[in-house]
Formats: sequence, structure tokens, C-alpha cells
Amino acid sequence: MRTLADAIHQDKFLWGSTTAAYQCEGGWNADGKGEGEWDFFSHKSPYNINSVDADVACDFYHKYREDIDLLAKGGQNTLRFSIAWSRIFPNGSGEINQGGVDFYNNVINYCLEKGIEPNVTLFHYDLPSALAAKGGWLNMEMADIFCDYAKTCFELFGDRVKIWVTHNEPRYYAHCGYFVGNFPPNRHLDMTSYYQALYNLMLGSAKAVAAFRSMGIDGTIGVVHDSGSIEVSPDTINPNTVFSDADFFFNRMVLCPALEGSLPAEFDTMMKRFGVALFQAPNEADIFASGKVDFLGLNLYNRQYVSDWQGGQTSATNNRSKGNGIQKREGVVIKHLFETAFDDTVERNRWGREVRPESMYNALIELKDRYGNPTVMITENGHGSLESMDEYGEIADDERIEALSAFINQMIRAKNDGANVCGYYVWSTMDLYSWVNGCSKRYGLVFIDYENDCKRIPKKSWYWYRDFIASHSS
Ligand code: BGP
Repeated sequence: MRTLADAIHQDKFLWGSTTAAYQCEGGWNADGKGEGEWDFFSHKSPYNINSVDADVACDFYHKYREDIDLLAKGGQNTLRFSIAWSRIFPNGSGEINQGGVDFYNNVINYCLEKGIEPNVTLFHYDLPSALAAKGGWLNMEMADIFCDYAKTCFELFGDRVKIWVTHNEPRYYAHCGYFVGNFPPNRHLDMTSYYQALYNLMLGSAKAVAAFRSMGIDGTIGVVHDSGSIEVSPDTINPNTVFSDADFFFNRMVLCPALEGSLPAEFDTMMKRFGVALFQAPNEADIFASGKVDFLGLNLYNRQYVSDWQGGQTSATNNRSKGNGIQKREGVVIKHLFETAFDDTVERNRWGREVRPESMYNALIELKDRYGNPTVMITENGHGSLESMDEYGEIADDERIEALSAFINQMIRAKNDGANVCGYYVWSTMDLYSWVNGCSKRYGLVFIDYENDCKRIPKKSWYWYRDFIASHSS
């Protein structure tokens, strides 16, 4: 049987890339898969403003061998992917679907055959519809239901999978689902539900981590956070209060349970400041204490740049441009507390998001200094762009190469300054469906020709990454 020592050891830095089930697999109802909340959203919701679904996506379901072959040829030693819960349990719980189990066995086995370390996320945004219909993550039974699903996956795949993630970005998922309203279940500015869902997600994560340990699985387990390291604009009048309010909103409900095994010390005070009261599990202290992670996954795209509240109503804006919105703003206003600031000295991508590599360094050093230097993997870092093939059939994504190399350099700088980073994953392995944006916003190292049976064509960045890894591997 494989051991953790086969997967991670001192001489092996994890260099890879990431996908997520809904975004790449397709086969949305193949071989017994149940409906997921994103299938429901894409097919039926009026909030799906771009009217795009991922029924086929880039067809990883049928082409996974090709993708793993390219990964291996590209010198990468690991693939981060997620399991679609509704493939294993079409109804969220109960009877296991053998078709789904077979698919992930095939993917995992093929990874290992090619020398690729599977890094498996249990929940990357796509809840089975059957559970969403029962209130989703607002349902107080969800932590246990998730834990049962996690245990099933550990039993099925834990002999071979050594790196596990409970949730991908629980905070961002709750934020988009209950506060911004652009992700299912599309609730807008519902602060109580935002925090309740996040609380239940973290409770479920802690339970799954404890179960993993009690099952004696030889592996490592973490949770992935959307890095929202806070930076306060220099003209802020109350920088300390703004910092702590924003840090609570964006980070602490994930980082404290995951890394310290408890809710933030300021939890009660902050619930009052945000004006919410949550249902809590009576034995939460024990649950969180036994659910500390082995590592933190950090999806590093940008920081949260904030300042004083300027007087407006609570609001959340997301950039709905189709790649022509460099100057369009997105962010939040939290009445009486703080709001997103705009730094016009920073470079931005076509969706108005900062491209600011030093955010990587700052986030890693902050984690080291404030949270006891935890083991960290950069589980996503990437650059979204509009791209097409040139007349020579090539995709010259120099812009991506420039961004990735600058971010990686900042990661290496933080590592040299003592941050405990053990891996780096590009988002994404190949082009795939971008939540709400459809398929025109591309992140891949490999181009997908959607018009031509999802043909795979390595981009210039794929070659660059291959050569970079070769020159940085011991
Ligand atoms: C992260 C998600 C990924 C991916 C990425 C890019 O937050 O974990 O699933 O989608 O963001 O985001 P987007 O596709 O919205 O540009």
C-alpha cells in the first residue's frame, strides 16, 4: 500500500496544477451521477446570466487519460482535482453509485501509473441537489452528512490517495452563495446565512479531519482557503478596527478552526458587530479541537484591500464584464464597518482583478507570523484571460507566463524567508468552465478547442512551466 512518505517528503516539492469536478468533467448525468446544485443552477436558474452550463465542459470524464499524459509530459508531479459528491452519492447520502466510484478509481490509478500524485478535494462548490433542496449548508445536519461522505471516500480511495482536502474555499463559496448571490443558492446580502453556512462548513471539515485520523489513514489532510489577506489603504482613519473587522469577515472563520482548532477568540464580539446570531453545535469546542488540519491550502489570486465605511448601504458587487472590465470595480460595503478600497496603482486583469504578485509574499509571511508557520500548499494561482489560437495553431499566452513567474518568484522569496510552503499548483491544468463566466475566460496551461471535440493543445505557458519545473527540481 502507498504511504504518505511516498507522496510527500523533504526532497519533493509539489509542482502541479488544479481542476475541479464540475468545471472540467462534463458527463453531468453519466453512469448514475445525480444532479448537483450547479447542474440545477446552470439549467434552470435565472441568475445564470451567461446561460452557459458545464454539461460537457472540457470532457475530462472521457479524456482524463489525455490530460494526465500531458501533465506528466509537462514535468508536473501532482494533479489537484475534486470528487463530484453526486457521482458517489446521487442523492447526497445513502446508496453508493458504483459508476462514480469506478470513474475516480480510474483517474487515481492512471495518475499513479504516470507518477502523478493525486491531491483530492472532497467538496469544490457542487453540492448534490438533493441536499441543496433540504437547505444545503444552512441545515444543521450537513456537517454529519458531509463527514459520512468523506469517510466513504477515505475508505474507497485512501489506500492510494495520500493528500486530501475537505473543502475548497468554504468562505468564498458561502460568500458567493449567500452574500453576493451569483452562486447557487443565489441569496443576496444575507449576512446571517453567510456566517451560518460558513460555520457549518467548518464544522463539517473538522469532523471529517477527525474521522480521517480515527480511521488511521496514512495521509495528510487540509482545507483550502481563498487567500484574503487584508491590506488597509493608507488613508484609512481607523486602520486597526477596519483590519480586524475585515479579517474576521474574510479569513478568521476559516483560519482559526483549521489552524488553531477553535472559533476565533473574538467570535462573540464579532457576531454582535455584524448583527447576526448563529445556531451552534453544543459540543463545538471538542469538534473544532479534534479537527485541526495538517496543512492549509491557499488559493492565491489577490488580497482584500479595504478602508473605512464611507456611509453607503451594505452591498456586494461582482464584475459581470465579459472580459472587458479592467476598470469595473467589485467588492463589498459592510455598513458601519468597512468597505473594499480601489488601488489604482495596481495592474488588473480584464475582469478588474488585481494582478499583484507581492500579495503572494505578504499572505505567506502573514500566515507564518500569525499562525505558527503552518505547512502551506499554494493550491491555486492563475491568470484568467481571453485567448484564441494564432495562425500557426499556437497559443502565445505570454501574459500568463509573466504573471505566473512573478507570483512564483514571490512564493520562493517567502519560502526563503521561512514560510513553510511545500507545493504550488497552477489554476488550471487545462481550460475549463469558469463559474458564471462560462468558457471564454481561460486559465489553462492547455488550450481547449471547444469547437473541435475539445481538442487539447498545450499553450506556450505549458512549455514554460515544464522548463521552469525542470530547472527548479532537485
Ligand atoms: C477559485 C476557484 C476555482 C476557479 C478560480 C477562478 O476561487 O476555486 O474553482 O474557478 O477561482 O475563478 P473564476 O473562474 O471565477 O475566474
